[in-house]
This record gives sequence, structure tokens and C-alpha cells, in this order.
Amino acid sequence: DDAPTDPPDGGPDESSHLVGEGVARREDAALLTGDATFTDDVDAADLAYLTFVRSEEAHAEIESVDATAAASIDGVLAVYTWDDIAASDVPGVLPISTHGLDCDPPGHPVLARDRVRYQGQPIAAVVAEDRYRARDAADAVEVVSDPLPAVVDQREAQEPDAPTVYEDAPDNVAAVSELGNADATDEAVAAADRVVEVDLTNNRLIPNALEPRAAVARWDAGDERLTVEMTSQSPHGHRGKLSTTLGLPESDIRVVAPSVGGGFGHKGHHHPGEAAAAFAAMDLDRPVKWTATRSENYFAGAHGRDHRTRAELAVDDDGTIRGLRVETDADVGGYGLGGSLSMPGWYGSLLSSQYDVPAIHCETRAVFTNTTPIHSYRGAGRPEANYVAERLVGAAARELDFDPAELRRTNQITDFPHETAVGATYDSGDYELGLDEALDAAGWDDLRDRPNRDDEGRYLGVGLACYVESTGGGHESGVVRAHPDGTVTVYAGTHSHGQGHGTTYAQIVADELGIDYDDIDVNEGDSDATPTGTGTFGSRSTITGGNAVAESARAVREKARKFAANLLDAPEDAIEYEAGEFAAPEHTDDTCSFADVAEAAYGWGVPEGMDPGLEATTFFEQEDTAYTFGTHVVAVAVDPETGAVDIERYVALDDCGERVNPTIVEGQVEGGVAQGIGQARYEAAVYADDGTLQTDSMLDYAVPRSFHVPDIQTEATVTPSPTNDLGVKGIGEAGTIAAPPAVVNAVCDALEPLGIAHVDMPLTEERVWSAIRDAKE
Ligand code: MCN
Repeated sequence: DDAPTDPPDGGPDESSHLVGEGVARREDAALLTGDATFTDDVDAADLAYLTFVRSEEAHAEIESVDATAAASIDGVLAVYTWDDIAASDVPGVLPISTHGLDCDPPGHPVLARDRVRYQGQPIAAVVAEDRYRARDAADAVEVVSDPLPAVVDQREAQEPDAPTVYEDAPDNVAAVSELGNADATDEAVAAADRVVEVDLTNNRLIPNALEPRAAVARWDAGDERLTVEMTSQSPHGHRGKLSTTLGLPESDIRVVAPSVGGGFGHKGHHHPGEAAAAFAAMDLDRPVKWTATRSENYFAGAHGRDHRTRAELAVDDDGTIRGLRVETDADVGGYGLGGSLSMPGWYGSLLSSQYDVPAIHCETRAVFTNTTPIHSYRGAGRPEANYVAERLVGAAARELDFDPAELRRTNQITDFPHETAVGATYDSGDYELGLDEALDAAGWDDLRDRPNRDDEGRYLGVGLACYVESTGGGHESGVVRAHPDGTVTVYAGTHSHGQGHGTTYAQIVADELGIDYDDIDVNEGDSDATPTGTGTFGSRSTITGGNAVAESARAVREKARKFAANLLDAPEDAIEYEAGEFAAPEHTDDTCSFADVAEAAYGWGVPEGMDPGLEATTFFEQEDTAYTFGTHVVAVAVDPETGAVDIERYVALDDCGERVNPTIVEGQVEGGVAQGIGQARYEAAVYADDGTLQTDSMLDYAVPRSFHVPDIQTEATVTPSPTNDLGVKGIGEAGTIAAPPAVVNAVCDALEPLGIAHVDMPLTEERVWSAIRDAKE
């Protein structure tokens, strides 16, 4: 019953309740038929093209950059180096948040100043009449550099003789953050019957959107205003960052995100590309386009994850968890970027997962290495935290000889709100129900009862992972504007790059206004259209943007009621409103429609005491975080001859509160699970010791193909969140959080008869086969 519903003849019945319906995504036709405009489709008269000269070395001093030959190539308009930026009024350094830092890193210059710290760092930018000449000229730029020893591993980087990425941070540690209570955790570890340990690698991932990053910058010399069309998840966020990098007031910058072919976190981050295009557009007074190649995305687009963690779970023989101690080395690459440096609460604060853990202590070190900067990849800290918690609980179940589901049930939090030992206040949930429903749907008992091996000799296993995800955060603006003909345009500060806000926001507003869904247009992605905006990340849009547009729609409805009272010549409290029609049955048989009211609101002779117009702007501020939760169950068969893992069954049960659109929610879960399986089984960025990225294309970096992704059975429970009127929680990242530990737990369960306790992600055939071979030796 969650199949997409096609609104018949231009929309569902006006009186129907659309929130909760699986309305088909209205944005797909344009995206699928090529009608949508992506950044690289943007054209302009006199458009020039920018490309970068990038460092081949991961760590080197730049001795000289000679652009003479490149600049003399026909059609080349400019070749910029750091000297050109230094000679201008432009600061030219990407801003980073230094909150909580133990050192003062110099920041990421748009073009290398004197040293490069990762392979692919931009050294010079070439602008030419077309992109081919720009590329040829880039090849003609002569860079002389003096290579330095590189370090690519965050633990090795802390060794006394390791190369230093910044003089200011001699041990390469950028920041140390602590969460929880160290003494209470020490006591719990000392008192518990046993302590279960894991040493885990959370593999470095490269976000793979269909569309590489791109920007088109235009400078209006008359207005002295910069417009940047770009692949952004957060147009207002990029406006603020560009303002710092370029030294322009925010009010002189407009950022527009046209259709964006996927973001997954890394299009929220500020990269040199858009800043260099803007610098060139202002300098040349011509529109300038920059589009990353796929390889450039691999070398120089922000990466995600890359944690190394030692963790201990203090647990009694009856299964009671007493404490959790976690020590994490988080690689932040050559230039830690904003959040990754100061480590937001999204990692440590989720370590309690669904369990009542009385004492937790987490120490996280952010470490510089000569690798591509780390920012966020779908989940941003929460998959890392959940992997630690759920692998530990999996390992504990095995040591205690407990059914992994029972061990979880024994420790699940049952009362809400619940404050964890790492300071998160879970708003609501029914964790046991979610677990039970997931186990039922998967046939857990039958899967557990299977023999260790099937007829083909494959090892059979079943695993699960529960999770809790913090969703939402901050404030968001939503504008609802009725036009004189009764149609409505909604503007929000969030940005949909695959999530389907055009559909879900229209569902919300249609319900609030009682008008036809097809009369509602949704617009996002223009920093000029809303007063401000925070953007789309952290599964925050439905909670913040959805509630903002809902509140604005309610305000519009209440104003419309006043106009209707005037049109019907009846007192306001006698006005009834249903399905787009205002009536006052005790006063008149006349009725008027929402469109009649809108026409009156913009017409001559607006009633005394009322303002003309029918629109409202709301800032929705989310005060309390909403915690999504769920349980995923995986059954696998592992071929000992080849190491191949076959996922035979995947059940995802997720609870994101009220679902605006269950079909879109399912799609979000499935996409997230596919990426979670990608992390668990295939994907990892690999560096050679000298800092050369060895996985620099899709030939080496294994993104799962459709046939690698099993059928995913999606299930749901619905626990409305008390934190917001819509009762919603976010869902955009849930799959990436639950899938990796669920898959690894299942494979470890399968390999238990061989005495294999753990295999690090990604569980490639080679790794699994090697683990089996080593175990047999
Ligand atoms: N939804 C719903 N009911 C809920 C929760 C969500 O109907 N209770 C719907 C929403 O209305 C929205 C979608 O599900 O259409 C996702 O909403 P939400 O969970 O609020 O997440 P965001 O819209 O803020 O999206 C961000 C999240 C993140 S952080 C990443 S990364 C991510 C993701 O979404 N990147 C994506 N999903 C993606 N999907 C696609 N196709 N492409 C990406 O780049």
C-alpha cells in the first residue's frame, strides 16, 4: 500500500489529506528526460572556462610556477597563481571553523601559497575561451616543486618521527575532543564481569554524485554584484563562505543552485572551484564556468569517514551494559574542513545507540595527513558512531553467547525523553517494537536456526544493527506566497538534490491550505528568494523546512479567513473553511474560494485595518533534536573458496515519525542502504605511502552497481516526534547508518565457526578470502 499514487486529472481530490500519501515525485519527469537544467547546462554570452593545474605530489614546497608558455596559447584569457590573489583585494582562503581547535591552521588557499598538502590541490587556474584550450594551457604551466615526505595514516601521523603537515601542529593533531565521563567509565570497566574490545577502521569514502561539482560565476560590474550558479546543497551557506573567501559583502552575492545531481554531503562544503571561478569572473568581467572532471572529484572533492577506533564495552554476564570507552583517530586530510576539524557532536553523541549505557567516555583526535580533506559524507559522524556501538554489541553477544537480538533488547532504552551519558536527549521512540517488527519481517528465528553451511558449502550468517540518528537542527525559512489567481508559490531555504522536496513540501502546503496540490509550486536554491536559509544536510529539511512552510501556510490561511469574512459579510469566527471553500452557513448561503480571497487580497479596496497581499514568511527554529531509529537485519552466505558474500535477505525497519510521503521515505532508505552496502563491501579510498591516490577512478574505486544491491524490504513503525507540529523526524541518512554494521555483523556471524571475530570494511572478496585462509592456517 506504499506504492506511488498518481494524482488523477491534475491532482488529488482537494479535500483529501495528502500528508501520509505516497504521491509520485513530481520532479522526476524533468530529471529523467533531460529537461532539467544542471550547472554545466548553464550558458551565457562570452562564457569563459576555468580549469586548474593541480599538484601531482601530496606534499611539496612550490618553488616556482611559470605560466609564460600557457599564457601565450591562443584563446587563453588568464593564468592565475597565488601571487595574483595576493596582489588583489581578495583574501583567497576558504574559511574554516576553528572552534575547539588546539592549533591555528592557515586554512585552505584557493590556489597553493607555498606548499601543497594533498595530491590534487590547485596550484594555478587557467581561463580560456573554451574548455579544451584551458586544459591544453593547464598542461603547459610549468610547476617546479620540492617534494617532502608524506604521511597518509592518522595513527602513523602521530608517531614522533612522522612528517609534519603544519609546523603549528607538530604532532599532526589538530584537535582533541572529549565527551562523557572518564572516571565513571573507568569505574564501569573495572566493575563489569567482562570487557569486550574492538579495533575498527571506518573506511575513507569518496562521495559519488552523478554530477561532479560545477560553478558558473557572473560579475555585474554595474550593480557590483556577483551571481554564482553552482552545485550547492546550501545556497545561503555558500553565499556566506564565498563572502569570506572573496571579501565581498553577503548582500553583493547571489548563489543559485539549479538542479543538482546528488550531493551526499560534499556539495555542502566550500571548494576552491567556485571561488576561483568567481575571482576570474570579477577580474575578467566575463562569465566563467568551472566543471570538475570525475577524476578531479576523486582527487580534490571532500572525502568522508576515515576513522580508526579502539573501543571497549563493559558488560556483565547477564548482558547488562555498564560502560563504553572509545578512542578515535579521525583523519581530516591535508586541510581539515570546518566541522571535521572541530568534530561536531554528531559522532560522540550517538555512541549510546539504542541502549541505556550508564557511563560513556569518548576521546576523538582530529589528525592532519597528506590526503584529500575530509568533510562529510551521508551520515557525517553518525555512521561512524553506530558502527562502533553495533560492532561492539555484536562482539559482546558472541563472547557472552547471547542471541544478538536479546542482548540488544536487554539494554534498549524504554522511557522517553531519555538523556544519554553523552548528552543526547532522545525525544521519543519505541525501540523494542522496532526491533521486534524487524525480526518478524526477516524471520529472525528461522535464520538463526539455519545450519552453519548450505548445500554448496557456503557459510551462512545473520546479523542486525539497531541505530539512533539525530536529525534536524538549526532554523529554516519558508515563504508561502498566494498569487491573485489563487495559485501558490512556496520558497524554502533548503535545497533538494534528489530528496523530492518539490513533492513533499507541496503535500504539506496543500493540506494546510486545502487547495489543489497542482496549484502549488515549490522553489528552492536561490539565496535571493528567501531571507536566509540553512540548507539541506543532516536530514534536517523535513523537520525545519517542512515545518517552516507549514507555519507560513497556516498564517496565509488565517489571513485568508479574515478576507473571506469581509467578502461574505460575516464575523470572522463564523467562517468555516473546507476544501478550498470559505462559508458562513449561519449568515449566508454564499461561499467564496481561496482564489476569490486571493484576488480580493491583491485588488482595490482592501478592507480597512487589513494589509493587502496574501503571503507569509516563517523562520522555524528546531529547539530539540528529533531522533530517528530503526533496526536492519541481514542474512548472508559466504563462499569460502572465493570470499564472495551473497546478501540473501535485507530488511530495513525505520521509524522517522510521521511520514509525509512513505514512498519517498522508502526511496531514501533504499538509496542510503545501497550506499551503506557500498561502504561495507566495496568502497575505500586507498593512498600509496607517498600520498598518491590509488583509487582515482571508478575502475579502482568500487561503487556498487545496481546488481550489487539486493532487494531491500522496507518496513516502518511510526512514533511521532513531539519536537515539531508535523511529528516528523529525518530519514535521508538512515540507510548509511544502519547498513554497514548490519552487513559486517552478518558476515562475522557466518565466519564464527572459523573463529574469525572481525573483518574490516570493505568486505571485498579478497579480504574475506584472506581472513578465511588465515583462520584455516
Ligand atoms: N520525508 C518524509 N517524511 C519524513 C521524513 C522525510 O516524507 N518523516 C521525505 C522528505 O520530505 C524529503 C525526503 O524524505 O522529501 C528526505 O527528507 P529528510 O530526511 O528531511 O532529509 P533532507 O531532505 O534534509 O535530505 C538530506 C539527506 C542527506 S543529509 C543526504 S547526505 C542525502 C539524502 O538526504 N543526500 C541525497 N538523500 C539523498 N537523496 C538523493 N537522491 N541524493 C542525495 O544527494
